[in-house]
Amino acid sequence: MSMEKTFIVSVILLLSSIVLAVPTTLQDPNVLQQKKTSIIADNNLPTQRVINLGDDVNMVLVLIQPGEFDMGSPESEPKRSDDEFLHHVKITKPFYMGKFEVTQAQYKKIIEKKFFIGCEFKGNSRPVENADWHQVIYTIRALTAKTGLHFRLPTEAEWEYACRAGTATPFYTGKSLGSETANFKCKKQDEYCESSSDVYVDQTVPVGGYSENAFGLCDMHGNVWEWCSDLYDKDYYKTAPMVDPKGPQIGDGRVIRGGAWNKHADKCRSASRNHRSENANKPNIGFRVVMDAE
Ligand SMILES: [Ca+2]
Repeated sequence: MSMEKTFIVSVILLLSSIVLAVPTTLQDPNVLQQKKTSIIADNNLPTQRVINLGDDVNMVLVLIQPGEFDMGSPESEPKRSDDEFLHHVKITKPFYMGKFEVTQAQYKKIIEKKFFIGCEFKGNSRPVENADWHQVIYTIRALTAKTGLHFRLPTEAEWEYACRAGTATPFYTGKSLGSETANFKCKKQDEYCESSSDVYVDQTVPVGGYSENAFGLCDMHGNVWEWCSDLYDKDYYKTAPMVDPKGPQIGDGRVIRGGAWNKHADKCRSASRNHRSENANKPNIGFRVVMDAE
């Protein structure tokens, strides 16, 4: 080999080693998405599970593959809060997540009639609301007992990972949210809202009325807030484990995510964190289940 060819080969090898040495924390979301997609081939899990709760009432769950992402928001994101500390997180295990918020039809199949809670906005296809965190945990345990499958609430990190679905923008729809893409309080002067007028329905709507995200999940922005399993601590992610964080040992109530029908767009952002007392039962808080895949 000539000296010239040897030099060219050496340069190529050097450049290759530099590319391979780039740490994941410096990768952009598109690369993370590609990496996640490559993991899908590592298992043969069905991409969707449909659980029959009886009388043709089904619960659809979509497979969320493990991966890495940047949780939180950059300081340049308008209307962010200090608790959205930007940090890298690795989700190591696949899981199934409800494609939709849990509906009232599903709830009636899971819970004995004497334990029914009263929802503010009644309708079989509408999400359950008015259930406090303890009632939600009770319902999920009943669902586990009924099906023999292990259901639980998502951790806050799993929720944001699933909501982002590979995106790094304020919403999985991009830099803004429109009344055609989610149920929230869309105000014309809101910098995040794609509307020339105030457009909102001021109540819950049947689940699945808007486009799903890249993971196949609906209504992660708006409709009802969604309870997570984590206790809330505004500073938790400054020192939290990077791998599968599960929330602090003590905190101020439980985490809720995703905004709701009566909230402005900034509260619906993928990174926006909020919390309520475990005893809070509100017509704008519901939940979505997770089922362990392994
Ligand atoms: Ca929601």
